[in-house]
Amino acid sequence: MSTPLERWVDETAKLTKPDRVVFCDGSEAEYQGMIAEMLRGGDSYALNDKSYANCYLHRSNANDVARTEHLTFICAPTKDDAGPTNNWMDPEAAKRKVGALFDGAMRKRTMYVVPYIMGPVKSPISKVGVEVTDSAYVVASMRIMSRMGKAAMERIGSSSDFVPGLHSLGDLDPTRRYILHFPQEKLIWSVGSGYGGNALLGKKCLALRIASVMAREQGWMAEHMLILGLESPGGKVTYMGAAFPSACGKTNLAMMVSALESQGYKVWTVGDDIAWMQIAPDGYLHAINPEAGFFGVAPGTGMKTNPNVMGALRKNTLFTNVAMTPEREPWWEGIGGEAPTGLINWKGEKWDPSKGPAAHPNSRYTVPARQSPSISPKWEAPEGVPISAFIFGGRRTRLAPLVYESLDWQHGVFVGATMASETTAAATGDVGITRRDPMAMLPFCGYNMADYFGHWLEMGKKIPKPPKIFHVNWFRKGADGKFLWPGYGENVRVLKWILERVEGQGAAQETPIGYVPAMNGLTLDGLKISDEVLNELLRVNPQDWESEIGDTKDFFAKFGNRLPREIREEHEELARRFSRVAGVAR
Ligand code: SAT
Ligand code: MN
Repeated sequence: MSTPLERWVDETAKLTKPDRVVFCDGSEAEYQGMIAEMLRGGDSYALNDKSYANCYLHRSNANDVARTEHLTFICAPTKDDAGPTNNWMDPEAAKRKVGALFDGAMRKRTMYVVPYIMGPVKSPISKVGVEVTDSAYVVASMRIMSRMGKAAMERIGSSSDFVPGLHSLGDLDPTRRYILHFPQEKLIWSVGSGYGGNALLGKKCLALRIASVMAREQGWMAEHMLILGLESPGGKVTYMGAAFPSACGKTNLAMMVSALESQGYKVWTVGDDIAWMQIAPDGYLHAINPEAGFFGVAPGTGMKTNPNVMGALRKNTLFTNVAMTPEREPWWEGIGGEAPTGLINWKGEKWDPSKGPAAHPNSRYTVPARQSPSISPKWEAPEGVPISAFIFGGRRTRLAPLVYESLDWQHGVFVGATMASETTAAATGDVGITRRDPMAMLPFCGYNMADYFGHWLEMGKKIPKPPKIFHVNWFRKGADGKFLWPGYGENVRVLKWILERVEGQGAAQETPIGYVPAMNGLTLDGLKISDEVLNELLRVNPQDWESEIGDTKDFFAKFGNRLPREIREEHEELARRFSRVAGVAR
């Protein structure tokens, strides 16, 4: 008798017609085999084994360097189930259309069967997936990013309790590239891309799009959040989850070397991208990091911005689309120092500075999480860590103050729902355009976002000790176009205020958008910042907010009657609070 896994693998092999099928066990020998296969393929290179032991550079196809949101679909029964912020395809039509692309797609190739666990091996919050792929790079990456192989196989046994994901490089033609999610079946199909979130199916496809659907069905939360622990002088650690869009500094924040370390404030990393959270017997929402590695943006990463990761990257790391020095070391803009001569750019050509950056702006490192010196002793705790604060944030040149606290859970959900950020190179498309990105889940919510807001509101009623909800903006600029806040390790000053607010302290002033630190509320010793700049950082400008309120109204209108009443009411209430302030001023 065959198992559900064997049956699915057989079915898949019949469709894709590989030369051979290999079940992966996750061993080191197998990993080295994948690397050898990549090196033979001609798109991967061994890096300097003295300074970067067991590290490799992979170059993806130049047309395949970021997630492609316009080619990503939620194949729910109706368009309305996917909602106005997702692309939708009818499930049957999708299977027909994209099934044709899978037909024979693995001819002359090996089909790797990759069983993997998202989350600590023994955690009840973890989930199992199986990715079938014809890419050795994907297998090697999955081994870093998940608990892959034997442990997953054991957990599946003869059950059907796994999320199947079918992946093929296809012919890498963007006109034949599709990333499909079938939320009813809990199935993933991806063809035509070998890059990051398009191809490592455990990450955005399973851990966010499919998991968000499961979370709603089962009463938990799957969020695009880093998880960090802030240790305070007594040694107590308070955990926070923070949602920022891709390439807005989640990894750097999660791995920060605190500027207040000498005062006893230290940051511990639990996760840098995704949080799965369940209500625990202690009344807190407990979070696990479903991933085992970091798939971080390389450019801008250096000793100043993220020394912890710079140390971690020195071994067992896969680099994708970075540049390479003549010493065969990886290089990217922002790594520190001058560009060495003889640099080879991310496409494998001699670098010509007049023709753009040496490393692709969305080039990445894939590194085991345990290699970070900042990794929390609790990062694999099966029961997860209790979350005391949620932090929402994005890139906002204007508008949002450095930090503010929402008035209560419902208002906090509204704050998350009204998040917006300037777009980055993490997805193909224009960069620097402000777009609404609720809870940083716009590209990752597997169902109608109006229902997702509803799920957040429901969770608030069920969590006995809900996290307090905050919003931060490290990216506010002054009239001179310069960032007002130094960011990076100094962000701990903001985390400290958040911690104090969680503990019922921290000086604050009430504004129409929530509580903003009082002028003396933040710990600023050792930092050179003028009162003028601080004022500007914390300012709530009614004119800017007026246009913001108009913008969010248009955005919410997309959801029609499906938008929860509470969100509409919060919106009206915010407008009223601003008009009251204006009334007082007049
Ligand atoms: O390419 S990924 O989707 O994995 C990274 C990101 O955009 O956050
Ligand atoms: Mn992300």
